[in-house]
Amino acid sequence: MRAPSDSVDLSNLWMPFTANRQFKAHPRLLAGAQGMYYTTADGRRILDGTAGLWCVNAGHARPEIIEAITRQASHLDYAPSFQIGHEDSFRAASRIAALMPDGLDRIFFTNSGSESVDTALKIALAYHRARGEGQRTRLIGRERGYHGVGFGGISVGGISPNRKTFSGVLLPGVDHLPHTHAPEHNAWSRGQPAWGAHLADELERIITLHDASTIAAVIVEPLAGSTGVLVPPVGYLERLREITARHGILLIFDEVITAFGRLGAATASGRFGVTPDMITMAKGISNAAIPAGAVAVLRGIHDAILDASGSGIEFFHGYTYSAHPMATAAILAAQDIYEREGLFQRAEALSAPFEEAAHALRGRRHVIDVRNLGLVAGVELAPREGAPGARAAEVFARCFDRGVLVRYTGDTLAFSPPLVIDESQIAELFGTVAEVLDEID
Ligand code: PXG
Ligand code: PLP
Repeated sequence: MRAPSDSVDLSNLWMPFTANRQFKAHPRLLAGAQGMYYTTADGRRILDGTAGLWCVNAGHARPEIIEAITRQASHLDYAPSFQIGHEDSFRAASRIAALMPDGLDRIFFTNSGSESVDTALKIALAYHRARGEGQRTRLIGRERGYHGVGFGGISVGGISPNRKTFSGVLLPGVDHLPHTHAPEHNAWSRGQPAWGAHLADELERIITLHDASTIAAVIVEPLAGSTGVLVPPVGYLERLREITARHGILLIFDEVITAFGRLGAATASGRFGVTPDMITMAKGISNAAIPAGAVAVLRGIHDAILDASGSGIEFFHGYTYSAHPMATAAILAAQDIYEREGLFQRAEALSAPFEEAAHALRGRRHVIDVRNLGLVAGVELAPREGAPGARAAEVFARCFDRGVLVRYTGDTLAFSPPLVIDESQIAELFGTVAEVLDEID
């Protein structure tokens, strides 16, 4: 790709989760976005196979969202979020509540998935304390889990490179369930793998070790995205629900990626028919046009915290930008589009051709597993000898040069296109990957 114009100095920006030195030697710059496509700084069109970072579910630059944000900016640019409200914040909360499973109708706004996770973990602790069980402080996450980058999120998270630098100061008393990836048992699964529900029983072992009376909450991604697309085995989430309920432990589903249509339903909870006590979300909530996130909380949890407090502030937590007017405008406009265009149903309808196209990569060179659900697919490649991740990185780079954006983590390619993708674009997405796989070592 052509170097950026001379007027752009790349040195000051410290880029997140990026190989900064490598990037700045070979920058990859986007300049525009419309519908299913990005435009690069040198004017090439790139098919967005990842909805940005799993977040632009309705496609890019939707005029209704732009208009809503613009209108809000000129009417109410900012409203303090503590002790003062604005109407759209309540409308947005009602709108989100209506999409959640029954009972999860109390909504706390944040600006990102990381903040949503930290908020949910704090609500869990506050809830137990409010009920006189303040000794329930232990949090259980899962290996390979991604829950953002706050100290709470990396503590319950299970991605080693995100944790190791900070290992001395992670939250105390955290334990982890085993992850569910076992290619010898569940490779090439279409939809939920049949094998693996018993891995949820590890929770019983952890509970026996620590005693249920010390455990506040279990947090998992219902479908793990970041780590390389791990679809929950049939019966697994149900078992986590049954065990946590039996022991008075809260269950948090981190739906930052899965909420708002990714799996062909408003939430993964709805898709799987398993209702947790809290759902964390972000990304697609606003179609990513403005940063936004939220936690949906079971009404009884909210009520317990309010009832236990005196007459003042009930929960000492919140963000300057909770329910920012621009964010609530974007949320309302994005939700209008999802509903009017039936995008969650569209994702469900497209999931069969999407699955076919993903699994057509089976048998291609380097491919050792394909797994998928809804409009998410992971294609795992055999790692190069002594260079883990290098093969997937090369596929990513070559696809980008050919005008297709995919993501990779380790040696797994991840696909999560906007829900407005059509069948010919699905064919182009996986077809480009197939060609690239044929030409690389
Ligand atoms: N929880 C989950 C399940 C996520 O997927 C977060 C929390 C954190 O959200 P924020 O908004 O703080 O980034 C996420 C974010 C990737 C990738 O490459 C995934 C995420 C973010 C960026 C890249 O898979 N997930
Ligand atoms: N740091 C300082 C010094 C602050 O005053 C604030 C908020 O008032 C924060 C951090 C937190 O910022 P935010 O509310 O945007 O998360």
